[in-house]
Amino acid sequence: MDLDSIGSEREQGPSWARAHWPVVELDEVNAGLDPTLMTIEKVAAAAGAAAASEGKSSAEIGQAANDSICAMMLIRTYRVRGHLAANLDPLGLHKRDMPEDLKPEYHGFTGDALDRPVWLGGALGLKQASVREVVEILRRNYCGNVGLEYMHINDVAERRFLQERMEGRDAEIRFTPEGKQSILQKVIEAEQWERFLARKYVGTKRFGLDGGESMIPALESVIKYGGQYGVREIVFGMAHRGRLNVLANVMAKPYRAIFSEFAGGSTNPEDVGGSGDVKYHLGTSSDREFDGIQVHMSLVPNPSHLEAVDPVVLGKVRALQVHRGGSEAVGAVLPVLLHGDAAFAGQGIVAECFGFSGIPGYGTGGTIHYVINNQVGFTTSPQFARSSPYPSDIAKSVQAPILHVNGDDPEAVTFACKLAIEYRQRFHRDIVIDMWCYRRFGHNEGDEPSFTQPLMYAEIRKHPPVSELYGERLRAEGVIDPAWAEARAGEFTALLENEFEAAKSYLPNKADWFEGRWSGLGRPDTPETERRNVSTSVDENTLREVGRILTAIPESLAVHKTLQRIIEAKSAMFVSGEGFDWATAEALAFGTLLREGCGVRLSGQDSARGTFSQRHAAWVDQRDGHKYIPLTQVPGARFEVRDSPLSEFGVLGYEYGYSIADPRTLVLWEAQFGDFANGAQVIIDQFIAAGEAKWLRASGLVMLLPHGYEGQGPEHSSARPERFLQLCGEDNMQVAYCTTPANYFHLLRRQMHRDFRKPLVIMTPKSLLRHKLAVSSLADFTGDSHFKRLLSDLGGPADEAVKRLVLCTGKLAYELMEARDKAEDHNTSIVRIEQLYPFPSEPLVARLARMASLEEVVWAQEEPQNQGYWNFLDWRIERCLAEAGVRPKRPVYAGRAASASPATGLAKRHAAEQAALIADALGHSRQAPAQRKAG
Ligand SMILES: Cc1ncc(C[n+]2csc(CCOP(=O)(O)OP(=O)(O)O)c2C)c(N)n1
Repeated sequence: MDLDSIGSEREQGPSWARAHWPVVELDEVNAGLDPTLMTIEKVAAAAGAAAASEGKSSAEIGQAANDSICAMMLIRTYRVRGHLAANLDPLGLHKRDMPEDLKPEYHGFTGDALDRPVWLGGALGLKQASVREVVEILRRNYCGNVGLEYMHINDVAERRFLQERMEGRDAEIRFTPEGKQSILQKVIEAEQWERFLARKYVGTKRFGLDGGESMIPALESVIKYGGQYGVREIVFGMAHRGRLNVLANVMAKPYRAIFSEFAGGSTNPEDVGGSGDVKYHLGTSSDREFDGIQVHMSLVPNPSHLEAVDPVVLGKVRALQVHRGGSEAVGAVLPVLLHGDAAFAGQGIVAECFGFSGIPGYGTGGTIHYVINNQVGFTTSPQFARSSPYPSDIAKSVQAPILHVNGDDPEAVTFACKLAIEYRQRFHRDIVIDMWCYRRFGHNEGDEPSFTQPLMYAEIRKHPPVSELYGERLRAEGVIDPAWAEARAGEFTALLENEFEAAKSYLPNKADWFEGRWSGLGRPDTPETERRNVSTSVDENTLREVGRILTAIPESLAVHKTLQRIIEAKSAMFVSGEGFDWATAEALAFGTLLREGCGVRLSGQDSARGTFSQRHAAWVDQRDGHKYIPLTQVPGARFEVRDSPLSEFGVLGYEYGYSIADPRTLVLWEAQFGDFANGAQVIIDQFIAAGEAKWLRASGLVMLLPHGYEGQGPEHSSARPERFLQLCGEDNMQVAYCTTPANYFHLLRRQMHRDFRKPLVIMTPKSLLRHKLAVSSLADFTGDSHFKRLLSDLGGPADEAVKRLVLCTGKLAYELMEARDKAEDHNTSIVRIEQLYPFPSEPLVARLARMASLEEVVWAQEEPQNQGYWNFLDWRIERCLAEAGVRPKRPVYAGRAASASPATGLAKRHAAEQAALIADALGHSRQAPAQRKAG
């Protein structure tokens, strides 16, 4: 399957109906294959005809017709509700009565009726059978150690596929003796691994898998069978529980490497300047081979924040699929997410990620979700952790099938995984395995569980380990001899002892973070304070060529008449070489990068048109609604602009994931308004700001955050720049607020042209999008033009004449200049800080040093004093003043008073505040109301 097929039916036009799941047509073919889909009349007629052909009386024919109809109801009921009677809880604490409608009496079969042959017409693979036998088969199929929920799926082909795997007289979970032995072997290794760690590192947290060991052979089967079905790469995301086990026994991370990390030694972040992370958050990658097929696997590092890694995994998978391209791309790269039951049910990001699964630009052809359902979250029992019957119910929102399975039966769990990978590879949709198990110890090994779960833990203490139960079963089946399991456990422990010794002299390999697609990139070799510009200008012909693409309307396209005018205005910019606005500069940055072979992926709510109707990256035909995306016309372009689902947490995580997998694509996430980014705070704090330091994973992600005080009220004014600045340290990311289209152009291009990647947060304009002064000319993109961290005044005094220097950033600069000019003030200069972090102290000092007449330096901002830039810049500016040796020793603050809310909702008050802070900044008023109030 190629990537463009995902959700392609939704791309076909504006039809509302097409944006929904297809209506199921119960056609003759389906009904013919499955009599439970037939009408009552048809079942009656077919059953009656069968009875008649056997020479039955008319009363018997009537009875046969009735029996068959009731049998069909019975079969359907098992398909829908059989899972309610499945044997899922290894502890037996979760008591579930057999639902009445799963009993034959409910459907009218009692006494002799149970043994009458009933026409089934191929249902359950049977022509006819007694109801007693039907029920016996259905209980085996649907109420054993696997319970399947799938009748909520619309697609008949999917349902039939699952039925074929689950149903029938002979349907049973079957493994060869060798297969059973290798399942047991993996269970033993999983168990011994935890025991070994417990013995060697007493009191150290490991968040063991104890009680859920069946997961290890089951994941093994995902890799093995995945390989057979075309999977070549698996990206795993998971939380703490069982992570060390997965690292060692699934990802094949060398045991000695893990021991060495336990010993506190050799996590390699320190070797290359990172700060490192605890071992149960670290990622790894490896190759494993089954039956001659090699599968590359990576486990994405994650923070403590449960489920936050999910969208990151999906974004990474998408990037890998795009990179592969072709018809095999989706099948070749598989996301696998492992979840805890409490987190899966509780964290909303899970729902956001399910939401991506069928959307063009975000779908990844199905994720395998594996819930380690140990029936407790830290100390909280399920009845307090969710309102839904199962932790997995959220998956029904996308009609994903759900396999509930008893974790004490490793064969059942492995079967569920085998089925899951086959389903994913065939239908390219999400599927869930909900493995019911238990947590043998506390939340971590030092945590006492009986304070809160005395009954559960009394049961757990009596409960034999999985290896013992399964070992006994295999002995009874004659698959292993009595000493087999003990011998395997002994061998494995001996191996671990050797590895433990080897760990003492283990030296980790060099960090792998700039390999593969990252080769040629590295960490910056200059301090953050330096200019670090690379050439980002383009020649005029190139610019004009991209301009032609941006202004050529295909004849076949009927564009909106206002858009036509916008495009004409754009053409005029290229004719005059003047007046290039923000949107055009951005499109030129994208277009020129595309020409140079970079990819560009822009994702955000309504990003194609742009929140402020400024971008128009997609032109929509006014007659049939089809889209035309001009930048895709750049030869060889890898350009995507995606209107994202209405999510911030999920989408930002997704784009971050994309960016860590593809440094050659400019990945941009745009917030509708900048403040909505706080819905994605976990991604910002845990991944974007700290990911490189913790996990040695660089990212060139760009965040576009519309920002600016324009009287729109508390929620549409501030992108909270202070939050980002507070996170800045150790050269971890960049924060910018540009005031000219050309500077924005160079900033975006610089992001791809430097030999290192750092996240870039840009406060983007709203009113500046159309401001008459916020324009650039052709020469600002060409020749020796480049990104400028500081921008000088427009028409201010020469440096030597400056008495008052007003430093600011963003759109306020234009308001200050306008007011200054209006007041005919010839001693005040307004200098814009275009890049806030890394702070451009060196050009600022150089500038200040030239201002021999300087008397006062002001920092002006529109944001309240406790917000914006003041707290970040105050001491930095002070240091620059000292270094430059100018008279003023401290900058003075001019701006709004400290405030709980970012902005007033009252237009008049906004205007008064804005006027006051501008007058204050320029020294045109003695009154500085904002400053007075700020304690
Ligand atoms: C977002 C978030 N909130 C709270 C926590 C603290 N916490 C860590 S583990 C845990 C319980 C998780 O339960 P479950 O998802 O069932 O996984 P289990 O530990 O049982 O395997 C909690 C509340 C966290 N890590 N992340």
